[in-house]
Amino acid sequence: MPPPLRPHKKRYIRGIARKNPNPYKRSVELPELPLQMSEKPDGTIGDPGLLTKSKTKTERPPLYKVLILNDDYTPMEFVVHILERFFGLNHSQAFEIMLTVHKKGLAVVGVFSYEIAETKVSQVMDFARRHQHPLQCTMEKE
Ligand code: TYC
Repeated sequence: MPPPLRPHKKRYIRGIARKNPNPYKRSVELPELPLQMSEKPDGTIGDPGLLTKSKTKTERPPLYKVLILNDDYTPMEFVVHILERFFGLNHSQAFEIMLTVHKKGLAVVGVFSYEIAETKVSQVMDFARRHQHPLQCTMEKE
């Protein structure tokens, strides 16, 4: 009587596995990493949103009015020229604003960021001084 047939044995498979070890298997022990803030002692990760999410609120920079003041000595044409040259107004706009300043004492001639307003004031004051006119120009937060 022939010996009973053995069922297919795993020995063969194990033999291959031994000769050809899994190249992806990690062979070096890695050092243990410190716990992350959101990591619980059991290694699971908590809700990191609670700790890290922040609202971004971008505020617009403040604006500044540039004002021209009236005086009794600066010639009208000189003021008109300043308004055309430094504030980009056309002749009739410049004339109208100059008249408002002349009648009311002052007028806003433009609204700008801090740096631009500061530059306009300096340009006007320097130009008036160089021409020996007492014209005054100031800025004020809106
Ligand atoms: N009042 C000035 C005059 O009669 C004119 C003037 C206008 C001066 C506006 C300054 O910002 C000014 N000559």
